[in-house]
Amino acid sequence: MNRDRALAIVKEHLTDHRYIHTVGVMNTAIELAKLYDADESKVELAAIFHDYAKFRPKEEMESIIKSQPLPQDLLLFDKELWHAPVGAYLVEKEVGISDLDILNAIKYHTSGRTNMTLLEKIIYLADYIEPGRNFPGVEEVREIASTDLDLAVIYALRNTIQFLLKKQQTIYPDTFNTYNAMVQEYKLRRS
Ligand code: DGI
Ligand code: FE
Ligand code: FE
Repeated sequence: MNRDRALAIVKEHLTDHRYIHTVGVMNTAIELAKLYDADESKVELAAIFHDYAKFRPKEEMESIIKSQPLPQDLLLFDKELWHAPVGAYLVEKEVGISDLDILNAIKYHTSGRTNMTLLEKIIYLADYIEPGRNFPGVEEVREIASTDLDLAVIYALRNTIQFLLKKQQTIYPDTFNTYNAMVQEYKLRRS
């Protein structure tokens, strides 16, 4: 599927603000793909569709999680986590994208997972650093992203966890597990 068609499809499902975010993620993800030698066409499609399910009714997302082979503990954690796995399911079912690399990048874009692929890391990070984001510390992550993809993902995960703790929110186990695994791998590679 080409970019214009993909963008036209996703636009129907998003607010203007979220569509602008999506274009930002797409452009940032393509820059990262060039920098770290990833498949640009997969990166482009994963970025365009990463928030496809963001505005689905919570009841619909809940019933998809219940009826699919997805982790049921998602239902015990923040509803904000649901649009990622539900998005992967709906992008396959409604848009017809069957490439597992693309679907997994969508599925894990909010929590991450241990052993993320290059494509998954790029989408996770692009979502965090696209030009429309202004989280505290995002500029530092943008700088690190130009030289060290893994360290940038670690910083993004750490900032997200800190932000959630400050807001008295629970942390989904995958979010913690991703952070721990990436820090351990990073230290091992440096020692
Ligand atoms: O969909 P976006 O806003 O572009 O970004 P996202 O999919 O990365 O994250 C959506 C929200 O999910 C964001 O407010 C942070 C939150 N989030 C990410 N990991 C966790 C989480 N919320 C909780 N409660 N627990 C998590 O582990
Ligand atoms: Fe998202
Ligand atoms: Fe997003």
